[in-house]
Amino acid sequence: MKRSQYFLPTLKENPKEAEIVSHRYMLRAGMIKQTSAGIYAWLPMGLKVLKKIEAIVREEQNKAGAQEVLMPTIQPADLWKESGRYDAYGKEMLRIMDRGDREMLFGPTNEEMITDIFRAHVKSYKDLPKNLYHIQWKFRDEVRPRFGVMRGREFLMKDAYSFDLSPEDARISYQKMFLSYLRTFRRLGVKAIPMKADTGPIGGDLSHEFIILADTGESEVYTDKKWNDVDVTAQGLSYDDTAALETYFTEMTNIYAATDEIHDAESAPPSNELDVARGIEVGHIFYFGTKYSKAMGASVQNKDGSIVDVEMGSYGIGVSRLVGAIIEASHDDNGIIWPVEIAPFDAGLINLRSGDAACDKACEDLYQQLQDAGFDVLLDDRDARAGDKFADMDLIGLPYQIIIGPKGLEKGSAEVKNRATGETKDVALDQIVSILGNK
Ligand code: 5CA
Repeated sequence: MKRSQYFLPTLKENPKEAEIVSHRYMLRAGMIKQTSAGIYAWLPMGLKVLKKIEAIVREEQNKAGAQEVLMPTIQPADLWKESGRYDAYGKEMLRIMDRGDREMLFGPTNEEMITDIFRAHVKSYKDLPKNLYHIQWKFRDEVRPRFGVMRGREFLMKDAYSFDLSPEDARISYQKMFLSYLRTFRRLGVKAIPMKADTGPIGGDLSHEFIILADTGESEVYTDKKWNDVDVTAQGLSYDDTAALETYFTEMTNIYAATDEIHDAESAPPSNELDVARGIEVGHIFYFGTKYSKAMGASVQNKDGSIVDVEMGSYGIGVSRLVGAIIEASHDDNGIIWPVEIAPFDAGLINLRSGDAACDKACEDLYQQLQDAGFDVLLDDRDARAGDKFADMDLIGLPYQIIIGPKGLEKGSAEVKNRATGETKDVALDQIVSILGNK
């Protein structure tokens, strides 16, 4: 992509309304535009990051055996009256009347709708277990939407729903999601720690929040120092090996991690083995048994002919919140530092002297070469000051910057800067592709 043609409206000044760094940088890097309180349009570069996060979440859900569906954003109120949550949900729910005066709503979550889909089609124990998920926009009329996409009113969530015959099977479904979440967050380049949680309005008795550590996090968290070393992704562990899964789950949940509300100084490790930090919730999983299946009549016939209500769990990831949360966890004073897997481009190419025939040609050639090698590159070919190009490139946080100017070209080289470490080196033009690694 050439910067001269790209819709990337970067800002030099800090927008007044942005209280935290991710919100500031997302606005300044031209990733989002607010359209109403807590509601955002995603501009090309923001959308690219959102889609990359979504793709990793999807891949890891599929690996764990969940199947993708897509439910609508607009739901009939009747389903929520069946579960009893229509009144319970209160003002957070956006209620809509259609032209026939039917009560509708913009879904804040999908337990009711998925239970309705399930009960229409699944009647036998033979069809279990099932785990269905979708990645869809939600609406919650939060009292105080703030911090940009971190607490929006409209936000993108991945929500999965598991159906099992027995509590023991449901526990296995829960453990699969638990492992897949830790693998997902690792691939996204961040460290999320699972913490025992309250179930709130979703209901149920087994629940974990997944929390990324960042200074601006909303909640205080207490974590055993062991979290710094343990291999949370359990490389090599197969989702089919349920015995190993149970061992892994027990091991992980025995390492202390708690939010302020749950923290209990007596069961926590001594202070020299404990980290106190702040965190952002990026995922939340629940096992709630038959809460919805009983209320809505989602039952199956068991082997012995008896009818049993199915055991359910639900599993959420805040996909749009993750964009902000990852920036909170990975930035410096000059801008964002994207983890490689979700960076909007692999590298930025800066032409220090646009209009100079040799610089223009060297940039065009390298731009072509990098693309041929499979790299997605942003070429800053604008007729702008070098200082502005550097500042913009640091702000948008691509993993590598390749700087081409007249001095380097005399030696046949360019300067390559690693955004995360700040390290720079002169690299011969024909070596640049290999420096960036394999695609
Ligand atoms: N039905 C369950 C699980 S599918 C559920 O709704 N869980 S939740 O309420 O915890 O939301 C799941 C995730 O969505 C949260 O962990 C958080 O990362 C994200 N989320 C929740 N509310 C918002 C919001 N207002 N803005 C952005 N992300 C949000």
